[in-house]
Amino acid sequence: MRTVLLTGFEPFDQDTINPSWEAVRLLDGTQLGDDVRIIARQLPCAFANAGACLNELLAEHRPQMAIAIGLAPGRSDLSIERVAININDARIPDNLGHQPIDSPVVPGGPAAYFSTLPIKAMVRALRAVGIPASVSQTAGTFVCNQVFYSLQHALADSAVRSGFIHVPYLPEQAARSAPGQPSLALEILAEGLRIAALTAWNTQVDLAETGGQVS
Ligand code: PCA
Repeated sequence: MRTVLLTGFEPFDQDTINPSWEAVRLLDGTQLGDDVRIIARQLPCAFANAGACLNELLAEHRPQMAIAIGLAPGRSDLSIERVAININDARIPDNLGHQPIDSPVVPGGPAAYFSTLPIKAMVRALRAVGIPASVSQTAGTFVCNQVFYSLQHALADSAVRSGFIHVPYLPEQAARSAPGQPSLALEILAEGLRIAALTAWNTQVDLAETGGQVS
């Protein structure tokens, strides 16, 4: 049995839930295909230990594919991230109270890593089943980007493909603490992440269609 590792984050910035974890936990243990199974695990939202925790999960489960998922407050769709950058610049403190400014994720590492997932095919597959999705050109400079960069760095010399997806708030979060912000229901997030992972698993060569932005 082969393994696809999905990670979600613990809540951060005063929130009590994180939709990334709520969605991936629903997929834990489910089959993605005949001989491939999803393992879903939670990562801490802290610069000091998220990368180490991720590396432990990679060593323990030895997945054939890995996708990290996080919440992006204010985004309206499943954002399939294109690129991770080698910088930490925190606008808010993480869950351990740390707020690094302009430190590298990996000292001496490359400026950036691209996702090795077929991001255009994933967007197309999601839109085809009525789930809003787009290519995102930035995963930010907080813990999500740090985990995304760490993931791509850890797997850079392997055949294991990996990437990152940001998800919006859940409706109850928008209703209670972020009025006016976009949101998607939990079932849509979970089904969207399942379809994104399945499409990535089944697609070796990405589509050549635009996912770009003018600015
Ligand atoms: N979102 C934050 C960190 C954890 C999460 O779910 C981010 O986008 O960096």
